Amino acid sequence: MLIGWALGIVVLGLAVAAAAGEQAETVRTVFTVEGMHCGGCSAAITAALDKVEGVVESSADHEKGLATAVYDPGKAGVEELEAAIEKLGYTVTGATTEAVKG
Ligand SMILES: [Cu+2]
Repeated sequence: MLIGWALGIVVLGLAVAAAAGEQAETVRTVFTVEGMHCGGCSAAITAALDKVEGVVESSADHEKGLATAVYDPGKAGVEELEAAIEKLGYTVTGATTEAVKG
């Protein structure tokens, strides 16, 4: 009984450590996108980014010509996200990636 309880604590500790590790690995990429004209364009881009596995958050600003994705780099990559945007007919002219601090 006591051993089971102690094991439970260890398992819980590992789960917390794993969750913290995942959080530290999240990155944010900001894409410069040509061809966005209105809110419909930015909505289409965020919808496409959200469909990519590993993406946890996305946003787009058609006035600034920027699209942002926050994702797990172990599941998604810049090229994949860029392809999702270009598939819609827009042109990605740049991408800057930085780590997201949990
Ligand atoms: Cu539009």
